[in-house]
Amino acid sequence: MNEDPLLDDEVRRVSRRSFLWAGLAVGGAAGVWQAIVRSPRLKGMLAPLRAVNDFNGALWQRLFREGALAPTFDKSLAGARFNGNVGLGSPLDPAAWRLRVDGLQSSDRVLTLDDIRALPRTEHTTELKCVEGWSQIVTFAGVRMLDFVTAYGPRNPVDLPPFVWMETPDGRYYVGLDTPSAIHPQTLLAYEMNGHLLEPKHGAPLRLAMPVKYGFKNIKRIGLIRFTAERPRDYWQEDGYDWYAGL
Ligand SMILES: Nc1nc2c(c(=O)[nH]1)N[C@H]1C(S)=C(S)[C@@H](COP(=O)(O)O)O[C@H]1N2
Ligand SMILES: [Mo]
Repeated sequence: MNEDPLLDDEVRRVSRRSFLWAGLAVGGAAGVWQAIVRSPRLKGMLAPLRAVNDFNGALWQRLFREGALAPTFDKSLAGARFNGNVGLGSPLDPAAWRLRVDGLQSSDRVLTLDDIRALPRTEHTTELKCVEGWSQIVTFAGVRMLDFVTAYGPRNPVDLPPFVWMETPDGRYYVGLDTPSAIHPQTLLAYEMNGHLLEPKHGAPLRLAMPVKYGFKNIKRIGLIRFTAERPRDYWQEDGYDWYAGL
């Protein structure tokens, strides 16, 4: 979550007496996020975060900076840069594309892009940061994962499994995510980029746009979303990068 070893120690110490952190660390993570993001705002900050911030100022401020929201930018700054085509090799037929959803309810689901587009649309302009050392401001629009699990997930979000796995339709690119990050309020299942439908090289018809993680977690051309109890594999983590890959 952060790279400061001293802060890490402090976090570990504080976590023993913190219901919030304990909630994030164990299975109740999703429920905690829901409680946080649905709460009223106090002084521009979500109320539970304000409470923990008052409780342990500097530390919590760093853990949940700005209510854990990544910075947003003016649309006029948005541009595009391309990187990574693993799993995008085959020609795309948008009409034939389906999203398989697994582990959210007792039976699996197969969704069309229209099913996704029927959910509330959210747009944001954020920075895509590649571990290779560049970043690009991009405007993405689509459906928040939070709205997606609200529509298709268990009645009680506390019942969400702790991890999420996503892969391309051909299975060649895949990412593993912790559920709190996967349902972070800025995590989008995006179908538009910079005001247009996604281009194939940027992940048409549906990609992940999550500014709280490095670019490599932002999987393009999602074919399967699976909620799971076990920490899933991750394409770039297998090549030596950090599994969590948070920013
Ligand atoms: N399917 C797939 N998704 C992927 C990749 C890839 O190789 N295949 N590369 C990742 C990496 S390393 C980055 S930085 C971003 C880049 O997204 P962009 O090409 O839209 O800028 O896509 C990510 N998603
Ligand atoms: Mo990347």
